[in-house]
Amino acid sequence: MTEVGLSLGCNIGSCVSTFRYVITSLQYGGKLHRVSSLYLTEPWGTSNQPYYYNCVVILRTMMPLFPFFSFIRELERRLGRKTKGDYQPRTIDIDILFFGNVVINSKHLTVPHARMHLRRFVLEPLAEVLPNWKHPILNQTARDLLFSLNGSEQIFIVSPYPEWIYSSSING
Ligand code: PH2
Ligand code: MG
Ligand code: MG
Repeated sequence: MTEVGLSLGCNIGSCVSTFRYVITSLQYGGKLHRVSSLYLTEPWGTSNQPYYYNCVVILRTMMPLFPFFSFIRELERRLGRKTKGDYQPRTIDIDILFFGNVVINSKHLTVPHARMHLRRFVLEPLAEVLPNWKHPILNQTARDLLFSLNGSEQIFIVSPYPEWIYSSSING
């Protein structure tokens, strides 16, 4: 059983419905362990596009890394992800933050995610659900990485977990 950390991002369309659909579908690939609150975040690495909805999901899976990666890609494709550019607006982005303690740097996949330790929109929700998770290369916990960030991107909790999953009045 491998513990997998995923970051979900969306800034086009009905992001909350999209996230709910993703979280439901992820259960075909493993067992849900944690879901973070729902965050609204300033675009990182680019401006001139809408703020993002972001959250973090922790899953426990029996799948090997690459089949799991294909499963995620397929889920993105089904949700109508078309944009390819890294910093373009998107209907859904599902990034593998970590996969157990696997360290891999291949053409299409780098794990742990190469920029996760620089991003408040990743570290804030990750530190919420797994504050003591330890980065297998940097050897620092999610909480430590969050505290040592120096950027000042805006980030707000829109709705705490589990409210945003179940409440029909949250429609981001
Ligand atoms: N994703 C990116 C680039 N910038 N900024 C925020 N706030 N949230 C994201 O999910 C995000 C981003 C590339 O995947
Ligand atoms: Mg991404
Ligand atoms: Mg991605």
